[in-house]
Amino acid sequence: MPLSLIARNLMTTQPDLTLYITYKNYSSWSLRAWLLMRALEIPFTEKLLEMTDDGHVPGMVGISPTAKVPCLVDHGMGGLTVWETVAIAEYLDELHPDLGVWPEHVADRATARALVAEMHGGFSALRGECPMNLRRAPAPLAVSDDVRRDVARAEAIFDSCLTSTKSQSDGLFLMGQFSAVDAFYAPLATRLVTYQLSDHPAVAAFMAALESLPAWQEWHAAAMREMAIIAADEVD
Ligand SMILES: N[C@@H](CCC(=O)N[C@@H](CS)C(=O)NCC(=O)O)C(=O)O
Repeated sequence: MPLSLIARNLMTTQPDLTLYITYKNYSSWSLRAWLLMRALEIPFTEKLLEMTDDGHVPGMVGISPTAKVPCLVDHGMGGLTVWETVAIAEYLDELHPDLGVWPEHVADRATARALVAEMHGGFSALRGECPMNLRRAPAPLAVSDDVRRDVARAEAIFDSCLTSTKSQSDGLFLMGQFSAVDAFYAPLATRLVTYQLSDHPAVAAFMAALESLPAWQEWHAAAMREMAIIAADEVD
């Protein structure tokens, strides 16, 4: 651990973190960072800002250089701002190397990082055509061939992770114990359910693992209570 972090941790038992997010029903990137922190029991202050109909979060102007969420601010590091969800995960791992942001074994860590990078840069058809919308009653949606290809790739990932015995220690999650890779794939799994895009048992197994997490239950319940409607994310 860098000396500055050791010194800070000696002075305060916990870093003073604020996580900026937007609507829990719709914001898949907010979900990833929030779920990772809550499931790993990393203390933080949540600030949920409004999203406009055109998908912007005006309150983030001046807080994050991209004006996007999630954005993590570490007041214990002079207001250090960390934007981009992958960078947030890496920073949390630096702050708490013992909490399992990444899997314990080097091969699993490599796979987890590859899957997270694939999530971050890929699945554009599925993400574009099928917005995360936790309140939408599950019902099928006519989707493009590109979405079908994304679904097949997602199924292959869930299948290989959840049925592989050599790379998994005990646990229900993609790399055994919950880690960043589960947080990154959670919104994608909800889309498969919401739009009835897959009946693959590995998808159901991943959703069951997710639903067993108190952190997921907390996020989901809050999403159900939200009243805001983003018309662009309501697709039938
Ligand atoms: N690459 C970013 C994506 C973040 C992102 O697109 N967040 C959306 C909410 S889910 C957002 O803030 N949109 C506001 C905007 O585009 O102005 C990350 O990994 O954090």
